[in-house]
Amino acid sequence: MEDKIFAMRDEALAQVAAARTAADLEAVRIQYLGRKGLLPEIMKGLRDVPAEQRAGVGQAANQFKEALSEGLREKQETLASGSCQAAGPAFDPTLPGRVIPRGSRHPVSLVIEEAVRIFAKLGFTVAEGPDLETGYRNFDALNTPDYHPSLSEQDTFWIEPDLLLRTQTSPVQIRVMEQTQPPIRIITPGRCYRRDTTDATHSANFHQIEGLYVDKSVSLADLKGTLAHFARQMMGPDVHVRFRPHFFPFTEPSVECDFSCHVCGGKGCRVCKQSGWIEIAGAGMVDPRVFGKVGYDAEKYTGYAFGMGIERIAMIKYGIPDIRMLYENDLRFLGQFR
Ligand code: 2NL
Repeated sequence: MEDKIFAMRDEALAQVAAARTAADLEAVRIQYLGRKGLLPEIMKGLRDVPAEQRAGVGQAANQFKEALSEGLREKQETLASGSCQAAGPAFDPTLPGRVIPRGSRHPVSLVIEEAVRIFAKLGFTVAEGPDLETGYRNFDALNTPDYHPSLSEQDTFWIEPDLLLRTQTSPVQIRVMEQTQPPIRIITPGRCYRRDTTDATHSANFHQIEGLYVDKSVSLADLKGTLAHFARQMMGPDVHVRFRPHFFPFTEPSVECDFSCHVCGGKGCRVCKQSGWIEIAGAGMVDPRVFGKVGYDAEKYTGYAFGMGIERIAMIKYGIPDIRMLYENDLRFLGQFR
């Protein structure tokens, strides 16, 4: 009799283990523990068991009941916790996961962040200023005379008689010099505005990074070394750099700085218009007249300054053929930069 009860218990526990849903489990419970189930049956039959066997059989039946109740409770928890095996077809672990769309950084931001990183290692800090500037800080303080063509309504967005959208980020550097004595080592990334007609390489709204280093005995050699270092860090170790004489009202002497074309490696291609070189930056030694405007002693200090277009760098670094692609906000394009 007791052996039969234990066999029944093992069978019941096997059914519990095989149950895949709460309904399966409930069927097992009813079959054994329900009002007309097998266990109540055994209990009822207990009075017909010979007296000397009754205690043993009763114990076996109780043990069966406890083991089954415990088994049912455990299995119920497993099913409720959603274990994938137990939940059966409700969850298919072989299905591909849902793609969570991730944003990406804009190439202009990538170039700014990289430039900030490179110059930070050389001791430069970032300075920022407003997009709306006075004519004084954007032009006069930079030794750019009133008759200079860049002031004309064709080239500058004038907002009020003495308020304009900055055409370069140099006015930020003027602000810093007005408030700080040398030594100064800053870069100024930011938005600039010019009344250019948009084409593949021009945008009325673009970004610039300017740099300014003022101290005792800063030289043109320092400028060249710094820009060459920047070029290698930004474009890779194989880039070549050259400097050509130029003119800017705010630097003397002035240079333009070209990087060898990264697309053809300097052999000549469409991107560099067969020259092998791409113009990246304008630069020079800060004109003593600019120092005079901000109250620096031009006898005591020298400095270099440079300015470069960020879109231009992004285009050659990533092989972007048209500047307008940077502003169309086409996610198929923007998503390629990480
Ligand atoms: C260019 C030329 C340049 C500067 C910017 C500068 C700023 C101060 C004083 C003197 Cl406060 N110079 N900035 C100097 C040379 C060139 O930018 O072609 N940019 C795209």
